[in-house]
Amino acid sequence: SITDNAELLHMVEKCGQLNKTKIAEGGRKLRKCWASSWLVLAGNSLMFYKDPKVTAAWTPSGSRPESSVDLRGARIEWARDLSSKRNVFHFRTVTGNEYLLQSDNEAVSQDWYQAIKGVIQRLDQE
Ligand code: I3P
Repeated sequence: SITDNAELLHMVEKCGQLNKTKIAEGGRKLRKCWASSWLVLAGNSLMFYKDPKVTAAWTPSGSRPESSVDLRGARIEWARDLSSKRNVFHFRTVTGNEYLLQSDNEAVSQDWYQAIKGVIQRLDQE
């Protein structure tokens, strides 16, 4: 039914392309491997897709992202010392998964930083 389907949908706050590397998994350091990723910020989650497939205002949870992280309790900060690249920010989940996210376009990086930080702050206040 429409209602059932609606429950499988997340409102998309922002989507777009960023360079991404995961640098830790559950607190264990990983080797950097930068790659382009399609990000979808929706609800309490940040989802990473390989390709920019999901561009609609709504994304069905059936279109499985490569990975998805819960933003509740996450931390975000600019990371000038963690990469030779510019406009890099560091993102850490409560479970100890850490990512660096980057765009050569400063405004793009700034917009993503603010959007993710906004969701984290909203969740902190709940
Ligand atoms: C890494 C690769 C990364 C680089 C990283 C290198 O080498 O060049 O792009 O990170 O630097 O170690 P490899 O491909 O051999 O793993 P940045 O681009 O973010 O600087 P790092 O070890 O100083 O973090």
